[in-house]
Parts: sequence; C-alpha cells; structure tokens
Amino acid sequence: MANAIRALAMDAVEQAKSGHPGLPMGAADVATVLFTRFLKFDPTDPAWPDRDRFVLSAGHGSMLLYAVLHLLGYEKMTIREIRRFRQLGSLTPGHPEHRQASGIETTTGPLGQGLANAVGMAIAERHLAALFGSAIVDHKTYVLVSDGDLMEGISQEAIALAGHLKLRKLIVLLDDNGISIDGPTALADSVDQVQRFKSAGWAATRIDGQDPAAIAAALDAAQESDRPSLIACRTTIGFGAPTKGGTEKAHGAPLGADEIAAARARLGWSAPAFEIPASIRDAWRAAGARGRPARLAWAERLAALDAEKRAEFERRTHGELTCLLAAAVRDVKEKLSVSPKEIATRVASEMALDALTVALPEMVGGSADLTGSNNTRPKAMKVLSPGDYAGRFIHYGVREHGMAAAMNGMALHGGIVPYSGTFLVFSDYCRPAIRLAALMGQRVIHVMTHDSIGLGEDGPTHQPVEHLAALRAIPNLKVFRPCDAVETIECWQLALETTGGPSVLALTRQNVPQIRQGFDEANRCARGAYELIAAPSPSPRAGDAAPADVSLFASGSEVAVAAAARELLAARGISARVVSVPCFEHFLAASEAERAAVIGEAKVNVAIEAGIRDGWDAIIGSDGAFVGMTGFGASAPYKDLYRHFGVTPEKVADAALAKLKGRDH
Ligand SMILES: Cc1ncc(C[n+]2csc(CCOP(=O)(O)OP(=O)(O)O)c2C)c(N)n1
Repeated sequence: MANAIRALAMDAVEQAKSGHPGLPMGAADVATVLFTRFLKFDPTDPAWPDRDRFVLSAGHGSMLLYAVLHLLGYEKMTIREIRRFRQLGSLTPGHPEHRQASGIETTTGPLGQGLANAVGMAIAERHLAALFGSAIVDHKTYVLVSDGDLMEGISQEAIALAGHLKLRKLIVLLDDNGISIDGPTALADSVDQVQRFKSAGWAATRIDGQDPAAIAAALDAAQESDRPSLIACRTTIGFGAPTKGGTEKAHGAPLGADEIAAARARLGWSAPAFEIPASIRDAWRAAGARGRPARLAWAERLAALDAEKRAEFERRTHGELTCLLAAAVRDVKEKLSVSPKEIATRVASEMALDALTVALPEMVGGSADLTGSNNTRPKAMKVLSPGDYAGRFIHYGVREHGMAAAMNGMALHGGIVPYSGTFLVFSDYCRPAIRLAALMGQRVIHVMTHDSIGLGEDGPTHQPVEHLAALRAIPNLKVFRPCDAVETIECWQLALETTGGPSVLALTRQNVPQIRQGFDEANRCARGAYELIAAPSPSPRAGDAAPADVSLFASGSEVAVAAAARELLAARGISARVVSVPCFEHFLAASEAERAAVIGEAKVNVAIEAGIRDGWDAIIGSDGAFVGMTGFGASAPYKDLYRHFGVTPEKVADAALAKLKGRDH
C-alpha cells in the first residue's frame, strides 16, 4: 500500500517535470500506517467537525497528501487531478492549498507554518471539547514535519507553546531523513530533536520510520499520552530509488525514466504509470471506509444533544455570527454618543471587546506578552490553560510568529474566531502567517497597537513607519486604522463580519479626541473612507455646490491633525473638508462613482498619516501633497516627535497652501 504512494509520487512529478518525490517516497510507510489504522476521518464528509486533523507541514511533499487522498477515495481527488499535478486549476498544486472539501486542512509550503497551525488546531480542539463535551469534540491533530520544518524558528515557538499547554492530542511525526536541499542536514544542524521536544514538555521517541510495526507501536503509545508527542521516524529520502534515494537528488526534481524504472523493479511494483492494482486500491478504499461508523455515531450523539447546545455548536462550526453583534455595537455607540471619550483607540478597542466578547463567545483572544499594552483582555475573560481549556484568553508568550500561525490553525479548525495582540511594528514577526491567512481566506483578527511615532519614548525600533503600507500590500488583508472610539467599534464590527480573510486593527497608544459625535446607526467605516467634516461654507449662496478648496484625507490619530488643519485654513479663508480613511481595502473596493464622490473635486488633495506615502496616491493622486514620514522615527515624548517630523496642523496647512499657490501660478 505504501508503494502505491511512492509510485503515484514518482509518476506525477515525472509528468509535471517538477516536484518533490523524495518526501512522499520516504514517508510513505508512516502515512500508510497513520491513515489506514489511526486517523479518524470519512472521505464522504471531509468537513466532519470531529475528524482528526492531518497537517502536512512539509508542503513540498504535497504528492504524499494527494496520493493518500486519492487512494482513500476522496471524491474530488481523482486520478485526473493526480495526472494534472502542478497544472493550472488542478486540485493538486505544487504545495497543498487549503480546500476542506478535498481534505486539505491548511495551506503549507513555507516551512514551519503547518506545525504552528496544528498547534492552533489542537488548542481549538481542547477548548471546544471543554465547552461542548468529549462526546462531540474528541479528535487528534497529526502533523508530518520535515527536518526543514524543525529548523525554522517558528517551530520553537510552536513546540514551546504546545508543551506548555499540554496539548496531549497533538502528535508530530518527523520525517527524519537527515537530508535537505543543500545535502545532509549535518551541514547546518546538530540539534537532537528528541531532547529538544522533551525539554519543551513533550513525550518524544525515535523509531525506524520504514518499519510499519514500529510506526504503529509509537502511534499506539501516543494515543494516551498526557502531553504532546513527537515521533521521530528515521526514513530514507526517496526510499526505493536506487541511486538517488538517501541523497538530496531525490528531494526536489523528477527522478528520470531510468531511475523510476529501477525503483519500480526494486519495490516490486509492476503496474504502469498512474495505475494502481485492484487489490491494493481495494485495501486503500477499505481503509477510507473505516471511519464512517464513527461519524454516524457522532452524528447521533450530536442529534441527541440539547437543542440549544446543538444549535450553538452548529452556528459556531459554520462561522455564523449572531444578531447580538449588531446589538453590542449599537450599545457601545449609544454610550459613546451620550458620553464622548477622549481615549486611545487601543482603550476604545478594549471597550469594544468588553461588549463583543460577551455577544460572541466564539471569540478567543490573546496577546504576545503585551496584554496590558494591547488591551486585548476583557475584564471577564478567563485564561485558557492546561487546567482550564474553557478559558478564552491565551497568553502566547513572546511568540508573535507562533501566535499568528496558531490563530490560523484555530480559524481553520472552526468554531473559534481568534483575535490577539502585539505592537504594530511586530507585524513583521507575524507577516508570513498573516499572508497565509489572507491566501487561505481565514478570519483572524490582529489587534496591533502603538501604531506610529505616537507611541513616543520607546523610539524608532518600536515605531512603525512602513508597516501600514506593507500590510496594505497583502492581497485579501484588511487594514483598519480607526480615528476615534466610534470608528474603533465600527472597525471591529467590519473585521468580525469579514468571514473570508484576516484583518489588522492598527490602534494608537496615545489619546485621540472623539470626532464622531452624536449617534449614527450606520457603520460609516464600511465605506472605507467618508467625509467626516464638511468644508465650512462662509457665505452659502442658494444651490451653491462649489467644491472645497482642499480635501484633507487622514487615518487614525492623524484625522485629528487634519481637523485642526481645516480650522487653520478656514482662518485664512480657505475651505477644507476632512475625509477619514479607516480602511483602504473597503474604499478601493467601492465603485468608481462612489470613490469619486468621496475623493471630491477640491483643487488640492492632502493626505496625512504618520507613516510612509506608499498607497495614498490611489486617493490623493500623484500630484497630491502628503504629510507623514519619510524615514525612521526617534525616541522622545510623542508631541515632540509630531512637531519634529512635521506631522502637525501647521505643516498640513502649509502643504495645502503651497499646492494652492502652485496651481494659481
Ligand atoms: C520558509 C521556507 N524556506 C525555504 C523553503 C524552501 N525549501 C523547501 S524544502 C526545503 C528543505 C528541504 O529539507 P527537508 O525539510 O528536510 O525536506 P526533505 O528534503 O526531507 O524533503 C527548503 C529549504 C521553504 N519551503 N520554506
């Protein structure tokens, strides 16, 4: 049965003229034992919520997963898809891309991410089991990692967190072949992985990964472990390939016709390319049918659950929000209209979370050791710990990358809407995971505070400058930068309602005035940009619709700067309007007419943001003026910094006047 995986991997890579045969051939025995004897799943219902999760963290070995899914009988993974390995529109891209319908739990390829995703999945399982009971939620998370996965720094964050949280249903299988692209891993690595995992609180053992009995025994032992398990499986990369096996030559290139023929002979595999002998196919299909009774029994248990609890489980599994969200948002906005607050938007976010997390119990929060700074822990939220998996707040430790990747795993698992916090400048440390969340279309919400030079004294190491632009550059990621407490709750609502992708909320450390006064039921941030303060009209003639002289566009804390600049300009007889731009992505998704209406027809456009200009030209045009940053910040009280870097109402007014003058000449 393992040779069926090897043959399909060799043939598909050969046909595509690219790909990685080595891992599937070496890890075929591990995968065969796992999928045919241990993994709980049902190919006829790939989304079954209580299935075991399998993550191929070493995504370059994608043919292993495709071959197994095909052999087990996942309907969509046909032999045609295997033949179309790495071709446009196939279900078999170069690296596995998340498609639950065909059994791919997460997108992998960037090494280390899958392992950290799996940690999130395992957290989600423990949490939901604590809430809904083990009759409904009781599954394992298996991960196949390669040497490269464990060399990546993110793996340390993931391993340490999993060990600390005692995620006993997480089982990692290491394809311990000692080979990477450059050659033997000994060229660059001498870590004893078993000791490494043990020191992080795992059960860890080393076995012969080519011996099915040893693999089964190790998996058996891992079933009842009181901690997460590592099984280091000693394998031979490209097992069966006579000259390339055991060397880096088997890692990432077709083996070639002669080597494949020799491997077939050595493995005793005589079937032609892409053909599986009937007896072997039947055995795989029987393995695929194994989980059906368990699924049906689970469905009965679900049906027998108290109706309210069942409805809640199903709602959460489907990622549906409740109408309580709108009510919570309304409530916060009403309070702010009655007593406006001059507070930092991070504090406004905490206020929002106090209400939102009550309305939406699926929200599981956290912070990478900046809880008090990020304001991500509502007062009533209990900590999730090995003693209490029902807790909803995760102390991720100083592990931004692992945190962001674990959040992806939770979202992929389902039943949870993860959010968490760090400083915006450390979005760089989360970026690879944020990018994958965007690629996979997963709803994860990153609260990123201290969003500009406005954080002050911590200085340029902590002051984001290029980060808003860099995040806005990621497709399918929404970057929200609210200007006050009202916009903050509105942006939270939009992030929660964005079911098809991640969001970042960029929030201030420093206080900002509440500019949005009065109660407005509509979520004005939904348009991405809107006229917040109209131009003053000194002597309105009836029907006069003359455009303002100046349009001032700003986000976050700089909206108040724009508002003050508007006053300065008014004092000089220049009419200016202020447009708040809390979310580029929403704005740029609007129709051309809507965008044109918001951009307006002022003689001069000025944008103000305490970051770099990149991206703003889509709104102000290349001839617009920009007041912001062109280099790194500095360490000083924040008001001094705004003055020093010229992000002030006076400089904005000067920029507008200079442009107006330029036009008049
Ligand atoms: C973050 C990241 N860096 C680099 C790569 C490119 N890459 C793909 S596989 C690999 C290493 C291969 O070694 P190993 O993980 O041991 O896999 P094996 O050769 O055993 O298949 C590298 C560097 C990657 N996919 N992800």
